[in-house]
Amino acid sequence: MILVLNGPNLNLLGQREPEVYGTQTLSDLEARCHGWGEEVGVRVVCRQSNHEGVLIDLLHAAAGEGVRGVVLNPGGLTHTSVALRDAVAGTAPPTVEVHVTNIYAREPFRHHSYLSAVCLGTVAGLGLNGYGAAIRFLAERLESKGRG
Ligand code: CA2
Repeated sequence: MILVLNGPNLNLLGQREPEVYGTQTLSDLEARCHGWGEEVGVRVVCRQSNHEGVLIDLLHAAAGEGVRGVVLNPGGLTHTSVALRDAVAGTAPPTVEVHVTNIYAREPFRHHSYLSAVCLGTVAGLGLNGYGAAIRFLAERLESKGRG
């Protein structure tokens, strides 16, 4: 099972700033993630929270609930949260960081991520397709690990 975890303000996708984040909503994104999971034969569960502690609790619980990989868009916490980084480093299943936008082409305060160094990799700037790339990558990785 792959967990797609979206952080603060991603519930506003498609409702504000469409020129930056596009017109598709969070529920459109989640439906697409389920579809990408079906294509590669992996069950996808989706969660979103605006609260740092809730995100950390979900990461702590993930492995015990059968999650084998995480696709994480930490939202603005990317640039601020040592606590979220520690949760990924210490407890989370292998994690791919995803950003809808190219954070390196935006304001300088978005150029640094506390999460990147503890993730398998980062996808930024591919819009919602970045989630599909991350799901496919994790599914392939799980398959090759499963084959041992
Ligand atoms: O590009 C991304 O996916 C971000 O993680 C989005 C965050 C931003 O703080 C990061 O720097 C990059 C913002 C979350 C989305 O916020 C929205 C606000 C209004 C409308 C839609 C989304």
